[in-house]
Amino acid sequence: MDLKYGASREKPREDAAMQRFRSHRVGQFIHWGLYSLPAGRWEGKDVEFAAEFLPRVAKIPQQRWEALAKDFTLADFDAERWADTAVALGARYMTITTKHHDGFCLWPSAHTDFHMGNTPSGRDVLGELVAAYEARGIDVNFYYSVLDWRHPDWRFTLEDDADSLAFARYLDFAMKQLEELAERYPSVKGFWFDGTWDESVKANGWWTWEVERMLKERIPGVVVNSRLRADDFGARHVDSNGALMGDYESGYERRLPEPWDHGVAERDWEACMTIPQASWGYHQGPWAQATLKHPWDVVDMIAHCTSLGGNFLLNFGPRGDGSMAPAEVGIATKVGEWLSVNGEAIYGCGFAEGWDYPGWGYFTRSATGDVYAVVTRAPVSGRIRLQLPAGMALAGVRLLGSGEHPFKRLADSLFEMVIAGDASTGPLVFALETSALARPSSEKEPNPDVLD
Ligand code: FHN
Repeated sequence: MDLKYGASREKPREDAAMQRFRSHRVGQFIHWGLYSLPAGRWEGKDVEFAAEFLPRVAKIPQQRWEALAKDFTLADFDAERWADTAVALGARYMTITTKHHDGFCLWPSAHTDFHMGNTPSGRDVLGELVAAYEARGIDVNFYYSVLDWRHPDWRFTLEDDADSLAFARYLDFAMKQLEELAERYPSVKGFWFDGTWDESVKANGWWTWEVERMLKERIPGVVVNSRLRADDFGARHVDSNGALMGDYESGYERRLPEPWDHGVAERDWEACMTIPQASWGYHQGPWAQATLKHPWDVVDMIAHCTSLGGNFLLNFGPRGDGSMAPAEVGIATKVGEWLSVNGEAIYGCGFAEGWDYPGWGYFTRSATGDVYAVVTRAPVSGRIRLQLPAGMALAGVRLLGSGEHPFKRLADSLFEMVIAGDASTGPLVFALETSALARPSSEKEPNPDVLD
């Protein structure tokens, strides 16, 4: 089918910027805005829903919501400390909400008055964050919500000409904001679009195509997620011919592909995940705080994504005063400690072609071909079986952070290891040295003990 606004390529991008993004594997997502102040509580009541949806769910009048801006004083905000959290996590990139659905902007935008520049500090926190993260070698990406609950020209659907005219003005406004972001922060490495699922956006696939084109022209190498895109017929992420739009698939939100779904590895993709069950912005209620993930669950997800060639973007919800939530910093630190020992099985690694999903964890493979066994679900038997691809044998095993590890052969390419995990240090990772199988057992001399 002939498409004007479909995918720009059939195969994954292989330029240096894309390879860099792909090799990162671990990213830090940040949701921070006015919703971080009430943090899921309004008029003394916890609203058990994602904190960033509070104005809609609690039906807060617009004026009252906007009045929160005067309390956004940044009393405890320090971009350097946030960037230190990313280092502690072992994140190689960070993606921050420049504007979420409520329309509030973290940079002093010339196209609206609803921005950080009009809060008491008047600071350009986005600029401070870009500088602090980049100083630590961490790439910065911008999240931008196309959906805008506040803008008078936003439309969910286009019912008549008046709607279409209004929405055309809205798209012009959003384009100008994106041009502004590209101009003010030219070192940004990627754009992460959200809020593009409404009929109004789907009817304007040309605009999503134009945004991608504009960003790529202004910022060479910039990486754009698939969620931005709709084609001529309103197909999203993947065009009407089945080709991925944008540079990587970004549909995995608070869920991961099945670990045996190896087809996923043919594309670049990223999954994003909350630390509590279901809030992206900081939620102070016990509902959210009781559901924080365990660091080893996070490690499991990182390994899961890596094993299928995807990146994992772990979300943080800093508090209204600008400080990071201590529980989230604690989780980040544990995950980062694990990565500092076991990162060679994650960074720059991906799908291990030919190795079946083992059940007790994941196989990953480095760019140079080294295969790792990441044991996130050690069996109570204390033994794991390693089924190697046919024709391959195990020649040596190294436990990361330790040393050589014993193993025994059960059959041709089937091996077994006894493992002793330790909850304090987390999932064990084994580097596997392989060789060609010398001679399959079917070709060996018969064993006299089993002859009758
Ligand atoms: O509604 C948003 C939500 O608040 C959050 O930003 C997530 C992050 O992926 N995206 C949307 C839901 O798809």
